[in-house]
Parts: sequence; structure tokens; C-alpha cells
Amino acid sequence: MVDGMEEKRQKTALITGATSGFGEACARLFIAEGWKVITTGRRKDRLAELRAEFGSACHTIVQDVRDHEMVKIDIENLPKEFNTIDLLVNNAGLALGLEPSHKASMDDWETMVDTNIKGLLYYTRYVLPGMVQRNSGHIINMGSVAGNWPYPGGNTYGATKAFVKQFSHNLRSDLKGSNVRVSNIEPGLAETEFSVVRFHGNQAKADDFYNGTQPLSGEDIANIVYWLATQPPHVNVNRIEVMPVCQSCGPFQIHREQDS
Ligand code: NDP
Ligand code: 8X3
Repeated sequence: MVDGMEEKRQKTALITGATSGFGEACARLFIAEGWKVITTGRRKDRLAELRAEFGSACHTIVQDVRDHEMVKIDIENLPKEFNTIDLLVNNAGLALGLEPSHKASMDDWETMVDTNIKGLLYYTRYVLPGMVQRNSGHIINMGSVAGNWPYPGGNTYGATKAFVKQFSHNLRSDLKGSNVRVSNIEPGLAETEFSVVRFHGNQAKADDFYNGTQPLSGEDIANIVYWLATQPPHVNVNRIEVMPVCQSCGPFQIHREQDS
């Protein structure tokens, strides 16, 4: 059941990392469905384009999710028309590198931890009290299949997404007796700017990664986020894992002496 149009118009979503990929597709869909949307990201030009396109339905905050103080200040100082957040989509995040753990960059590891874990914690901690007070709201976290299944080079990225999954479950435990909902989405292969970022700007390598596949798109994920957000208020989808049909799990790997 989808909410009535008048009620939807009054709803506000805060979507982190809305300058590309899943976040941008979510912003576009929610605005098209009559929501007001707060979009965040570091790329000022991308946010300005959204604001120019959507006008008063879109409030933008140029922000690095790793900046604890600024996240707190920005949330405390939202304009009146946007300060009742019905939905927080903790989407901003990234993978950096595919090197094995003994060769990976410590800087990359720290950036993933600071963004995917700590940034998500800051937003959650500062948005949640208002939701609890109103006894209404929904937090949708962007996990990954990488938080469920190991793969070579997934090391710290996958571990950050496993954190996101467990944190989502633990939030639900804390919210016993409240109507605030929490869901974790766990997508697999999806073509966004994700791989260009992972390969440190190497577009050819990113293109090659998707070559011959039909990956998920930003719109596929936005449709799922919207479906989760518009379930009847008594329904909480805890987790949803989604892959493109072309992706599936492989067998356990076994190293044999003759391999080396
Ligand atoms: P994109 O690279 O297209 O989008 C990532 C978004 O996160 C951008 O808007 C970027 O904004 C934002 N972001 C990254 N770092 C920061 C930061 N420090 N501060 C603020 N914003 C930041 O990738 P996706 O859309 O694919 O990724 C979105 C989420 O989905 C991530 O959490 C990712 O881990 C997850 N995911 C992606 C999958 C995929 O295969 N694509 C599959 C499963 C999960 P800006 O650069 O402007 O700051
Ligand atoms: C992104 C999906 O499989 O590249 O989270 O880790 S994967």
C-alpha cells in the first residue's frame, strides 16, 4: 500500500551521498513521488545541479560525512521546512582498492572505516532522537553483499558493510517499543561511479569490470528503497539482499600445491 499523495508531500528524506549513483537515483525518485529531499555530498557542483533542477523540493548540504562536528551542526541547523526527517538513507560510502590485506593501503582502509562506518554513525546518532521523539521514522542503511560474503580483496570494505548490517540489527533492538523502522539493503554488482572510485579514477578498469554484464542500476536500488519506505507503518523489512541475475556465489577456493 502506498501512502496518500497529500501525506507523501509532507514527508522529508535525508539522503547522504546523493551526488551520484544510488543516492542521486533515490533523490530523483523520492522528489518525483512528492517528497522533500535533503541531499548531501562533497561535490558542490553536483548538488547545485540538483537544487537548480528541483528547486524548493531539494535542500542541499555540501558535506563530508567524516566531519563529525559539521554533520552535527548541519543537522541541528536544518531549515524549518526540512527539519522533520521521516527517512534517513545512510547511503554515502565507498570501496577503495582490491589488493589483498598484506598489500592494501592503510590510507584506503582508514578512509573506508571513517566514511562507511563512522559517517553512518554520525548521521544516525543525530537524526534518530527526533524520530524516537515523534515515534515515527525510518532509517535505511546501504550495506552490501560484501558484508555477507567474502571475496578476495574485499577485506576492509566487506568488513565495514558487515558492521552496517549488525548495527542495523542492533538499532532495531534498541528501538523496541518505538515505531521507528530500520532496514539494511545489501546490493551486489551495480554500475555507478563505485568502481571508478574503487580503482582510484581508472575509468578503463571500471568499464572493464562491468564488461559483458548486466549490472544493477541506481534506479533498481532506488525502487527498492522507495518500496521499503512505503510499506505500511507496522511492516519492518530487516534486510534485503539483491544481485543482478548475472551474479551468483562461487565455490570455496582450495589452494593446491601444484598451483604455485
Ligand atoms: P557512487 O560512487 O556513485 O556514489 C557514492 C556517493 O557517496 C557519492 O554521492 C559520494 O559523494 C558519496 N560519498 C563518498 N564519500 C563521501 C564522503 N566522505 N562524504 C560525503 N559523501 C561521500 O557509488 P554508489 O552509488 O554505488 O554507492 C552508494 C553506496 O552503495 C555506498 O555505500 C556503496 O558502498 C554501496 N554499494 C554499492 C554497490 C555497487 O556495486 N555500486 C553495491 C553495494 C553497495 P561525493 O563524492 O560528492 O562526496
Ligand atoms: C559493492 C558490491 O560485490 O563490489 O558493495 O563488493 S561488491
